[in-house]
This record gives sequence, C-alpha cells and structure tokens, in this order.
Amino acid sequence: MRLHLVLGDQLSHSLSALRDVDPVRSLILIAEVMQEATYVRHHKKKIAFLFSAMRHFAEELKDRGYQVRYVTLDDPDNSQDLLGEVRRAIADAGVSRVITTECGEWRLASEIVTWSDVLDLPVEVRCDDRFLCSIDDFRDWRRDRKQLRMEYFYREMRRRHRVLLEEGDLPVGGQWNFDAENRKPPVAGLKGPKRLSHPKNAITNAVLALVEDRFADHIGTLVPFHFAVTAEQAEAELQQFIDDILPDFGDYQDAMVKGEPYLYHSMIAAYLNAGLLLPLDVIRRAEAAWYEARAPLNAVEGFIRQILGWREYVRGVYWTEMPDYVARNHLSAPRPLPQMYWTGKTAMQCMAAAIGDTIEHAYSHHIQRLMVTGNFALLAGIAPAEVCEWYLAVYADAYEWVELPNTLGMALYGDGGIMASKPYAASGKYIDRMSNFCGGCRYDPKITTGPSACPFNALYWDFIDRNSEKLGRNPRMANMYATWRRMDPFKQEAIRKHADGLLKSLDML
Ligand code: DLZ
Ligand code: SF4
Repeated sequence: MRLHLVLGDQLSHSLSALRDVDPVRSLILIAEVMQEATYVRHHKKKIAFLFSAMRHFAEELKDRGYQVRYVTLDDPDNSQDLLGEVRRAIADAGVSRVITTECGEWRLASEIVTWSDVLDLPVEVRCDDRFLCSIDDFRDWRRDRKQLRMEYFYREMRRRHRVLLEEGDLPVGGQWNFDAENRKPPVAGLKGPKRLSHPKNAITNAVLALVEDRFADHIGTLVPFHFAVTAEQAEAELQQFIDDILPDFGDYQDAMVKGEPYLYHSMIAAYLNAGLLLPLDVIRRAEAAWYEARAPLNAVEGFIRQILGWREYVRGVYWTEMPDYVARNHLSAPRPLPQMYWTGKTAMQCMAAAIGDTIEHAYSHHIQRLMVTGNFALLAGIAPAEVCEWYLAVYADAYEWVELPNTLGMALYGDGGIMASKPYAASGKYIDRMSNFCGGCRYDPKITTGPSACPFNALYWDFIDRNSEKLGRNPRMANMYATWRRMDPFKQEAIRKHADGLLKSLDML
C-alpha cells in the first residue's frame, strides 16, 4: 500500500500527492489532530471551517472510489499528531511508501523531512504545483537582486502565465498596474451586496458541536456560520464575486465602512488557501470578466495582482527567508499585545470594528488588517512575534507562509524592508479619510494631544521620532522627517509626553 497524506489546507483533487492515487493500492490519510488545531489558538470558525471541509473532501474521495482513512478529533485511538497518525496507518494497512505534498509552514515541514528516518520508509514530498511559482523558481528570480520588489515579480508572472497581455508581451490597457484608480474613500451609504450563506448539513453541524465542546476557550463566535465547506460552494462564492462584486472591487478596495466587514472584497482567501479554489482558475475567470466587458480593468488587474503577484510573492519570500525570518524584529519593538486584540474592547472605533469583525467572522479585509490593527501595532511598538501569533490564530485564511511576510514584513516592517520599502505607518487622518469610523468615536482624528486626541496621531509622530536612527535616512520617509523636524520643540515635547502616557496604558484606550 502507498499512503497518501493530505493536510487540512490541501483539499484539492488535483493535489500533487493524489496525482497517481490508485483505488486498490492507495490509502489516503486525512487526520484531525490537536497538534495542528492548537499550535496557535486558532479562531473557532477557522477550525470548524477546516474540519468540515476536510470531512467533505474525504467523502468526495470515497465517492470517487478511493480508500480513505479519516481520523476524527474525538476518535479514542487518535494520537493527536500527524506522525502518530501516519504511524498508526502504516501499522494497520501495511504501507511501503508515504507520499505527501510540501506543506505551508516551516514548523511542520522541518518535522516531515525527518519522517523517512523515523519511520524507516521512503517519504516522498512533492512540489505543491497549485502555486504558480515554485520555491526554486522564486529563489532563482531573487538571486542577484539587491532589492526585491513585488511589482517586477508580478510583471514576470503576467508574462510567464500570459495573463492580461497583448501582443509583444505588453500589458493590456498600456499599464501593468492601475492602483492609482483604486484608492477611493467610501461615499455616504456605501454598502456591499448580500453574501451567500451555505446551508449546514449533518457533517457541518457535528463539527460545530465538536469545536464548541473542545475549543470553547479559543477566540471567536461559531454562530452564525456562513462558510463554504466544499469546492462546489466555494465556486458559488467565486461566481457571485465575479458577476456582482468584482466591478466595484477596485474603486473601494481601501475603503472601510462601519457594519460592512466585506464591502466589495472577494472573501475567497480561506478557500484558496485551503485548496477549495485554485489560483489559476480564479485568475482566468477574472480575466474573462474584463475581456467580456463585465468588469473594468482597474478592478480586474488589481484583483489578479493579489493572486498572481502578491500571494505568490509572499510565499516565495517566506520559504527563501525562513527559518530566521520568524524571529526578526528590525525596529526592536518590545511591547506585549494589548488585551483589546482578543476582546475588541476599546473606545477606538476603528480598532473595535476591525477586531469585532475578526472575532465574529474570522475575517477582516486587507486595509483593516494593514492600516488599523497592523498600523496600531506598528506605531505602538508591539513585538512582532506577539502580533504574528494573533494574525495566524484569528483569520480563517491564515497559514504561516502567507501570514508571516504580510504581518512581520509588510505591516510591522520587522524585516527591515524586504516586503515594504517603508513602514506602512499612518495617523488618524488616513483612517478618517478612508472610513466612516471617526464620526462615532470618542477620539478626534484632528487632535494630537489631550484627552480627546486620536491615539494614532501622537503614536504616529512618536514612532517617527523613536525610530529616527533606523528610518531617518529612508528617502521615502524624508517628508515625514522634514515635517517632524520643522515642528515647534514645545509641540514635539507635548507629543512625546502624550505618546508616553498612551504607551503606558494601551489597555485603557
Ligand atoms: C489549520 C489546521 C487545523 C486547525 N487542523 C488541522 C488538522 O487537524 N489536520 C491537518 O492535517 N491540518 C490541519 N490544519 C492545517 C495545517 O495546520 C496545515 O496543513 C499546516 O499548518 C501547513 O500549512
Ligand atoms: Fe480610530 Fe482615531 Fe478615528 Fe477613533 S478617531 S476611529 S481612534 S482613527
């Protein structure tokens, strides 16, 4: 027998580990284990989504005539770790070879490379060709480049996969990137379309009861549960996005609106990252919407760039920078994560909304992640390891390959400039322009010091001041430093003092 191990985020029928699966000589192993469910305290909805999707995928494999060994979390014989489950399957089924696909986290990958010795069996780890750039190709691309820039990688990926290209390998519309058109603030009354809610069957209901019972102390609410748990349901969400939502995606990509956690975002990241949708299919569908004049180019190009450019790029950075990357802290940010990240309890309306959406949906959109919760952690000097653990735990789409470069690198500048050429630091003014949160907030985004001042403001200038040695010579920060240096020294001192008070009482904000 060959044992084909499929991990919880590898739920694709085209998975490389399943390529030569045989109805008679293959046994497919899928296992729910505490090792994977608790290495960070994942959001309840993330665990429920994955367990339900894993159980549905196992049923589909059985319907296709394959032998599947599915181990549930509450199976009394479950060893609760993946190696233990591989061992039990080997002992029960007489296995001569283990086959799997490279996994998404260094933590587990570095364990799997030892299995062959530990088990005294060949363990074949196949390339994950659901991604459009292999790790070796990324390593080749970045070799000899002093500065990595996603934009150049993305252009190469457009050419390599022939996406939105005209003759002569030129970009359609005459430009590679239309982001300048994609930063509109919300207009009054902006409201995204109603999203699909998938009916829950017996499998999902059983998983919801299990998660409520076993993970009661993890963050998040389980009800209501709207997630797609099969490829067919994920496909329905993609279809809704392409037909009804994509046309407005570009314009309002960076907008934030109270009570509208999704606006015009696709919400497919959890499905892509678990394997229910495949990136190239998604890209081709979005591309077709432009060719058929069903969506404008700024929206289609911006959406495709996230998947063909950004998603592949962060994965390449992760695997070519690990294992040191996880411990980086370029700005020596020292503070523990404030409790509000786990409770959502804060008077800052922008933070309360981003964290509240996260607790309710295991989701918040990219500007909330980058410019609200991420920006606050950056300005307040929260230690990257604490922030990264939070992002990895709370989002249904989060695996370390995607979470770490986005959080440590992009949001916190913890890698000193690999992911971003300058820190994404912003004051309350930015949040006020891009959202409607400030009107209902006890703080005022136009004030920098004093009891009603928006905390982002003093923290912003204090961040600039505090990090002048490391950031002061960055040409992209020159304007900020010039403004700070021109500021009246009494005002500077008042800002420092106010920021110091805020930093000492982050949990009271
Ligand atoms: C995230 C997750 C969870 C919560 N549970 C499981 C599990 O029980 N079994 C499993 O095979 N995978 C699970 N996963 C996904 C893995 O953590 C993921 O495959 C690795 O982190 C590598 O990306
Ligand atoms: Fe957030 Fe400041 Fe606006 Fe309040 S005033 S919502 S804290 S940006």
